[in-house]
Formats: sequence, structure tokens, C-alpha cells
Amino acid sequence: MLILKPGDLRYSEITPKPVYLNRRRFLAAVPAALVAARAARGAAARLPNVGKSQFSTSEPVTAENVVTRYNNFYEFGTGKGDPAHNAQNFKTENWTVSVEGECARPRKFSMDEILKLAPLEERIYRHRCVEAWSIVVPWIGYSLSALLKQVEPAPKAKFVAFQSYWDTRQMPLARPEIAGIEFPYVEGLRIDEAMHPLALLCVGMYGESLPPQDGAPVRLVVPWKYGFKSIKSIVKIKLTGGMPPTTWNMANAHEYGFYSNVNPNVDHPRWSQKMEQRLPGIFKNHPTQMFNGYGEQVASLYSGMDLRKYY
Ligand SMILES: Nc1nc2c(c(=O)[nH]1)N[C@H]1C(S)=C(S)[C@@H](COP(=O)(O)O)O[C@H]1N2
Ligand SMILES: [Mo]
Repeated sequence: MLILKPGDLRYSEITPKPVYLNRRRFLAAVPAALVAARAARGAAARLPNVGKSQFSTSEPVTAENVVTRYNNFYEFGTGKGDPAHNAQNFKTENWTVSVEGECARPRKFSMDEILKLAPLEERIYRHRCVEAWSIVVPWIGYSLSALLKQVEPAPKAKFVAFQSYWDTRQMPLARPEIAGIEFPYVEGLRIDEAMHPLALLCVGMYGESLPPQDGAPVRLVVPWKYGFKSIKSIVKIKLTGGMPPTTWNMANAHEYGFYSNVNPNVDHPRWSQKMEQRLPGIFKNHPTQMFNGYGEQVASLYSGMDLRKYY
């Protein structure tokens, strides 16, 4: 179990967290039946065979209990502590992601298939919310490009549209009149942004599968853009010819553009973006970097573009 290749891994067979904790405590005396136990509904589970990544920052990682208790996931409430509380019983079994649109081989992927598609890597990325708080997170996944290549994007595909799960029975707070945004949550990238190796299809963090409040079972992480581009709990990915609508742009186009690259030189209409609050710190005393520090890798995607106009 501990030495499975990625191809041997089934999402339903990932060791459930209580078993994993037990194993750490009683390593010598683990009954085989316990090791083989199926993941309980929604339980965090250890991901085996996670490689290191050349894209990781060496900055100190933010504590897991900070990152998993301070969330934006409006489907589960707008308070920072709401998702950790309200998403606990989020049911994600039999999850599929439909990848469709302008491509030769549109199809649905199960989580088992997604976990086998490419070797899992740990990527320690800076994450910068447009609200000016930031964290450093050891995400687990692989480049989104690996999934997109599976469906063979057509030359007509110029953008990629993403859609989150939405079900008001599981997410009673996911209503525009409560959350102030439309649902389902949607996001988008230009195709070259989506194919960039830094754009991460993320299935875990801190060595385990994603907890519900951080976007279980699969989300996007786009580290050079403001956090709201990193859409959670993805059910649909569509290759499109035109620029797709995005949730925060629809809510307030003046404040949130399609690109939303981290940029300390372009202020939000209501606050400066020059500095950030690195959690669990309480002061905005950490300088924000252009493209969140990923300019060397991604700046060429925007050469010749006026980043004040394309904010
Ligand atoms: N579906 C969905 N995805 C979402 C959001 C959301 O409300 N709904 N919030 C976004 C915002 S604003 C941020 S900062 C990040 C937060 O990710 P984290 O809670 O894992 O740190 O998720 C993004 N993805
Ligand atoms: Mo955010």
C-alpha cells in the first residue's frame, strides 16, 4: 500500500486519515485490514508517491491548521471560518470532471483516472488573495496541461472555462442573495496560460487529499494570479473560442478583471496591492511581488500587453 505506483492508486483506496494517524502511532503493529480500509466519506487521506517539484519555493510553509481554517469558498459561507465548519460533510464520491468543447476527444474523467494521469508532485507555491492576505502551501497535483492534452485541444480553442460543483442541498448558502455572487462559480484562463507548466491541477495538500474547505476533490492553483482564479471543486472544463465569463468579473467588472495577475503596481479600487498579510501574521508588512514572484516564468505570456488595461 505504501509503495503503490500512481497507476495502482484508486481514489477510494487511499488510506483514510484516522488509519494514517493510527499507523504513525502504531507503525509496527498495523493490521493489514486496516491498511486496506477504504477512505471514509470525505475523510482526508494520505497520497502516496508524491515527488518533489522544481517549481517549489523555499519560503517557510504556512501551518496547515492556518490554511485549512481561513478560507474563501463562498458556496459554504462568506466568513473565513465558515468553509471549515460548513463543508465538513461535503460528499465527493463518484466525482467526475467533464473535459469538453473545442477538442478532438471530449470525455469525463473519474477521480481514479485523474489520479493516474500523471505523477503527483508536491508544489510549494505562494498564494496571494486579492484581499491582500497570503499563504505558502504545499499543494499536490500535476500540470493542468497533462489533463488538457488528453482531450486533444483543437486549434479553435483559445480559452479554457472552468466550473465548480453547485448543489444547494449540499451548499444551502450558495445562493446569490446570501453570498453576493452568482453560482455555479466559474473561472477562465487563456489557453496558453492554462497550458503553462505552473498552472496546477490540484488534488491534495500537506501530503493528503484536499480537505473539503480547500476545494475537494480537485481544484486549480494558478500561483501568479489572485486567489479567486484558483477555482475549487471542479466538475467541468470547457475549451472555448471566446473569453469565458468569470464569477468575480460578473459580480464587479470594475474591480475584478479576467486576467487578475498579481500586480503590486495596480491597486484595487478600494485598497493598495503593494503589501500583503502573510498569515498567520496580522500586519500587512510583506511586499507583494509582480506576478506573485513568478514573473521569470510567466511574464512572457503578457509581453506587449498593458497590464493596467488588462487587469
Ligand atoms: N468554487 C470556488 N472556488 C474558489 C472560491 C470560491 O468562493 N468558490 N474562492 C477563491 C478565492 S477568493 C481564494 S483566495 C481561494 C482560496 O483557496 P483556499 O481557501 O484553499 O486558501 O479559492 C478560490 N476558489
Ligand atoms: Mo481570494
